[in-house]
Amino acid sequence: MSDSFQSGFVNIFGAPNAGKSTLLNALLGEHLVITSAKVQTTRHRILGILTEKDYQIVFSDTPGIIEPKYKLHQKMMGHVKSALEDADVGVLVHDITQPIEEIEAISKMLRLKVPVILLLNKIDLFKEKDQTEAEIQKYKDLFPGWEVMAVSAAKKIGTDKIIPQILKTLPWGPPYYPEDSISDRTQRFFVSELIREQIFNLYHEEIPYHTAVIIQAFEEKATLDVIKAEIVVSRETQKGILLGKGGSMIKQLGINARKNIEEFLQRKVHLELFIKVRPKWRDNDNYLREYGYN
Ligand SMILES: Nc1nc2c(ncn2[C@@H]2O[C@H](COP(=O)(O)OP(=O)(O)OP(=O)(O)O)[C@@H](O)[C@H]2O)c(=O)[nH]1
Ligand SMILES: [Mg+2]
Repeated sequence: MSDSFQSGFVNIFGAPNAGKSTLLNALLGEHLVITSAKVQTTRHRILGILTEKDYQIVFSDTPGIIEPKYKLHQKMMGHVKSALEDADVGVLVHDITQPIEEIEAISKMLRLKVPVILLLNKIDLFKEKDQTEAEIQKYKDLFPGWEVMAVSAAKKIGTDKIIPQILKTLPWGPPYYPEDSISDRTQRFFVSELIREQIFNLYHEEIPYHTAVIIQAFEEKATLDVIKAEIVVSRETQKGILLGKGGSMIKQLGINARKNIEEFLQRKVHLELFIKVRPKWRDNDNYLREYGYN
C-alpha cells in the first residue's frame, strides 16, 4: 500500500486575516472552520482531514501569526509552532493586497525547513491582469525556493491547482487517520466555534476579543438537540453590550448561531445562551485551560 498511497501533514499558516480558514474550507469543500472579516478569528490548531483514493492530507488551520500580548496569544502562537514542527508541507497564505514585507518578516521569524507553497490570496481584488502578473513576479524573485501561486480562496480561483502541487512533495505511506474522520475536534468544539463566529460577525471593537464560548450541556433528545452554552467576557459592561437593548442582540446571536449549528449537525437544535463575567480570563492559566486553550 505504502508505494501507492500518499499521506502527510500540511500546515496552513500566515498573517491574521490572510484567508487561511477560508482556504481550508475551500479545499475540504465544506464549512468546517470559522472565518470572519476581523483579525484573530482562529484561536486553535484545527485539523481538517481530506481522504481520497490515493492520498490523505491532514491540514492544520492555525491562528494568524502575531506578537503575543496576552497568555491567550502565547497559547495561540504555540499552536502555530507545533503545527510547523509536524508539517511535511507548509502552505503560507498571504493577502496580496498587503505589503510583501509581511512575508519577509514571517519567513525570517520561522526559519522554515519544510517545502513552502506561497499562496497569494485574494487575487479577485485585482481587476487588471497585468497588475496581478507583476505582483506575482515580485514574490517569485524574492523567494526563489518557494512555489508561488495566485489564488482566491473565497471565489475558488486557482484553488484546484493547490492539491496537485502538495502531492508533488507529500510522503508515501499509509493514512494517519481512519478514512471517515474529518477532524481531531469534537462536535462540541465546532458548535462553540459556530457561536463564536456569529459573535465576530455581530459585535464590534473589543467584544469578540474578550469572548470565549463554552458548551455546558449537549443533550440529544428524540426530535432535537438541546445545547446550553456559556459566553465568557472580561467585564460587566461587555455583558451589557452582548445583551443589547432589552436582550435584542443576544437574541439575534442565538438565531444566527442556531441556524448554522443546525446545518452543521443536520438536526433541529434548541440553543440557550448564558453570559458570565470572568475578569482577565485571557491572562489566567486556569481559565484558559478550562476553556480549551491549553
Ligand atoms: N476578496 C477576498 N476575500 C477573501 C478571500 N479569502 C478570504 N477572504 C476574506 O478575508 C477575511 C478573512 O478570512 P479568514 O479565512 O477568516 O482569514 P484567516 O487567515 O483564517 O484569519 P485569522 O484566523 O484571523 O488569522 C474574510 O472576510 C474572508 O471572507 C479571497 O480570496 N478574496
Ligand atoms: Mg482563521
